[in-house]
Amino acid sequence: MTAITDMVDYEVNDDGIAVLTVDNPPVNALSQGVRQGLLEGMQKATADDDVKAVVLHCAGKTFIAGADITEFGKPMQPPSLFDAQDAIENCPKPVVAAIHGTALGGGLEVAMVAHYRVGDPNAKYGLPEVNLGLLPGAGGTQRLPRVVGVQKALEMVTSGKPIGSKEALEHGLIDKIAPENQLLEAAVAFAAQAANEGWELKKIRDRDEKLKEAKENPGIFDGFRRAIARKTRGFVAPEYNIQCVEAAVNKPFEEGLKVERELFMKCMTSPESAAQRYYFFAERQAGRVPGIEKDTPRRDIRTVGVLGAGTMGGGISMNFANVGIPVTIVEREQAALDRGLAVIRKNYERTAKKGRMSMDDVERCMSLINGSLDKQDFADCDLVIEAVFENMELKKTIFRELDSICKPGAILATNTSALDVDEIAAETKRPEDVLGLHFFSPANIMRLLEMVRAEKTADDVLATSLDVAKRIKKIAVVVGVCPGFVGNRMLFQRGAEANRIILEGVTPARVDQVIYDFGFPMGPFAMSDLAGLDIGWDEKTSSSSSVREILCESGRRGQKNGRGYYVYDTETRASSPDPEVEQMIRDFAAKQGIEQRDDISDEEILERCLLPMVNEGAKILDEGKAIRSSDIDVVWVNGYGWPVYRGGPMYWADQMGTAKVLEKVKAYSEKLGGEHWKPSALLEKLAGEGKGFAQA
Ligand code: 3H9
Repeated sequence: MTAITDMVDYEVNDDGIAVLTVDNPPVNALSQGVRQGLLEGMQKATADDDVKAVVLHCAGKTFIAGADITEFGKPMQPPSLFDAQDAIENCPKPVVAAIHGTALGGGLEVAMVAHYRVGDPNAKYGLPEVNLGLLPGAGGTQRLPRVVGVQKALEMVTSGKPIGSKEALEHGLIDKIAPENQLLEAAVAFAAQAANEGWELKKIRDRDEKLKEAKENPGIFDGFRRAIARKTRGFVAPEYNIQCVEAAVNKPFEEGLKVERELFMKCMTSPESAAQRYYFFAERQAGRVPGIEKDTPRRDIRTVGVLGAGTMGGGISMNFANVGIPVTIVEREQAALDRGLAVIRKNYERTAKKGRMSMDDVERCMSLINGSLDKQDFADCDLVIEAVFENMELKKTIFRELDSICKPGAILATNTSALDVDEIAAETKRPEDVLGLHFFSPANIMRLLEMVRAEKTADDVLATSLDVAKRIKKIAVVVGVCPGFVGNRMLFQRGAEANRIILEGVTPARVDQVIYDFGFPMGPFAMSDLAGLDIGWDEKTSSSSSVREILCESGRRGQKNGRGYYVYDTETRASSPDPEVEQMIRDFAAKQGIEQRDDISDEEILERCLLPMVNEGAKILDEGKAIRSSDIDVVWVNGYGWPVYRGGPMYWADQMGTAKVLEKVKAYSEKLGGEHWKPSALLEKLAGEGKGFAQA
């Protein structure tokens, strides 16, 4: 074996098949050394008369997973990926890509310049650039539709979702599926056969039979745009991806490449892509907790208990059943347990109906969920998650019980969304085994998990919980104990200010529209209606002290009874503003002596909703309740619908500049007063030092 560069090895076997092996852990990204190795390796194989064919292969767990994202934004070091691709595509001997793991982005684009592709049965193929606010910039948008057809290519480039080997073979993206664990042997044999039998050196760029249908039906593009419009609102990259595929259909290959190049650069320099690339690393960083290392001991989690079969308990249980971990759900009464289990089954069956799981899978998952009315059944569980409603006294009683029932070493978790986990843990004789696992609703779908590290939570409990989160495919963010933790604590501030704005004369619908236009799926009032206005409301103590109390007192419960801040169509659930509510708000404001203004701009609404969140985020960071500012962004993007193309609240603030943020916060503080407008000490410090939250 010869090293071409420190990232690419070269070896020729006795049959004259050269194997170029990329070895650039962790994901074999196309760093400079890989590009150079591919180029020089291909040149060497081309020049060597003893070489009959070439196999491109990768060491480690995956084929090339894309361009090296860490090189983006820096001057490109030659050779370019195009140079390496040209050497592959124009090689006068058959080149076969041997694909395992994930051939993504630039990786698939490299595979598509080979003359043939052989895939491992478990390999995945995709162009996920759109998730980074980009488009495939190495010919992917021009070659993919020529292989898989225009409709499929549009789906792949705008969703970023990869396909598996079976589908790739059906669409002609690969030529053969290798037997399990025999990829390299199969690819070498394939290459030898191609060389010995003098097969045609197929170049995808020369093919256009799969473009024909779209050529004859140009409406396909606008139809596709309409179909994905709701999902892609606010993003710029999906449209550019579509335009590239359009160019593949309407222009000669080289011209299409030029369009791709131009739009790639547009994406690359867009603020949306910068935010999405920042977010890619933020999400990966979130899993890292200082002091928790690979060698931190872990506990074995084989069985899980969930207390409460309501919406939260049911959703939480599904996460474990989905990955084969048996769950015991305990409820107080048979009727509630039956209801909970029926809802879980219905959810699974709905997924099966959509074709996302088989009925066998439904039964397999259901068989892992065991309902019970007896908490003693938690005795053998390795992890027990309490998911009853938010009441401190109730939770304390439950944790005393769990402490007496559960085996030593079991992890005891509360799903509280705001209560003091230290206080709950103190009820047990093993506070080191207690932590908060705050799932978001619907818990089987939402990816965020706020992992609340209480004062005494042991390192191995946290390390184990982080591993569990990975197993159930959640993005865990470790947070400290404080009211509402990171997400809800910041949400309270936005809510408080939004409520003040409506008392000054802006309608709830207008506040919601501004927040929606910023990129959130819905504004604060629509969200309250969806969650239910009566959550945490008590009829006995209600004293008309807020708009929400007044709405609840007048029988408005939100979407569930068709009346909240809005009125809802019983059939379509479409909302419309309600003049009666607007009058109620005005009456309440008058009672409070709050002056109505008609000069509140959309900009003021936006700033007043978002800046208190940033200020609170700064306080959270200053108090050490979040490890880093990007963790706060991960919470908001994953748990509350902050548009990922704006990076998250702390990233958004950093783009504005902490000095500017401080200036605005101070101005609002003087004008409006209130604790949430008092500038955080950290914000003042960073602004003074000319630093952003990312450098805090
Ligand atoms: C592109 O290709 C543009 C071209 O079209 C145009 C060129 C001209 N670069 O996710 P993980 C790191 S755009 C650098 O935890 P997994 C990652 O940060 C690219 N680093 O593992 C992490 O580092 P650390 C298109 C990368 O097994 C480590 O690898 N491709 C890259 O759960 C492990 O990552 C994509 O968008 C990269 N491209 O998942 C694919 N990728 O350990 C992006 C990963 O220090 N990548 N890292 O935190 C992925 O989707 C997943 O990483 C993958 C593995 C599925 C590959």
